[in-house]
Amino acid sequence: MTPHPATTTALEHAQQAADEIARRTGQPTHDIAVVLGSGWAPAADLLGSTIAEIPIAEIPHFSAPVVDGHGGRLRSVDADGVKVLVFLGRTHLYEERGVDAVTHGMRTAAAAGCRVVVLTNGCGGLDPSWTPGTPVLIRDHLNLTGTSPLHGAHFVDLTDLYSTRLRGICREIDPSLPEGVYAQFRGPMYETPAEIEMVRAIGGTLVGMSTALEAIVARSTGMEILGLSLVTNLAAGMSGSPLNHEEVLAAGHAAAERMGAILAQVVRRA
Ligand code: 8IG
Repeated sequence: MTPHPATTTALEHAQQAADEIARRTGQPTHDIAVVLGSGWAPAADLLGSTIAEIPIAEIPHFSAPVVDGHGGRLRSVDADGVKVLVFLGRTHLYEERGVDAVTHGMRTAAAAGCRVVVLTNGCGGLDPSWTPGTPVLIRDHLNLTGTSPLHGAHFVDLTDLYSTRLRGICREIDPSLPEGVYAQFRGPMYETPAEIEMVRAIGGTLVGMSTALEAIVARSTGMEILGLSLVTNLAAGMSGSPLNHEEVLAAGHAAAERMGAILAQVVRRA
């Protein structure tokens, strides 16, 4: 079946981006992509040695993200010979640039040669034992955005979307890592307490504004996916205090060491 024209365009844009990344980094290909979400930036420096760093807006069809603490840079890292393409920041659905902008990094990573992608995020947690700063392995997701990142009749299997193999490697590194089901909302508002009760009723344990749409496109390209959430706050209605962006950044700094150690080891063993 011929792809939808929008898919063809998105793949062409990704090839242009990958060509520019190869030119600017001097690395013809990369092995693993890592997307660092809210709170994860402090862990970036523990991955390996930086070969090149580029403002993401200088790569074709990317634009700088709008949120503070989301960086907007692309880094090529050598992790003991493993070439890692690190996205410091991402485009979110709530920026209203469309699903292709949200998932351009995934198609670009695949075009750059990556076979594995590590998607990280900061999120709310529904399990009260997950105090802010707890990393959680994503076992599965609920796409509650009301949209799809795929175009046309492009049927994609989503079983074992978040690789059992990669989760196993993470638990070897850090046996106490819990697992959760990530519910992606469109945002930018946080949930109401009633929406959190709905998520709980349908099996979700983590809530955020990223990752699921990216994972769908990553699967469509054939990449193997690891999802890592950093719980930065209890979900709405659970703590008695309102949610704010500052606690997100603080949780990231507090947990950077642990998250950095997990990332550094998993990219070497993936
Ligand atoms: I950090 O509680 C962070 N991102 N939807 N809900 C949603 N996104 C988030 C949350 C949260 N915390």
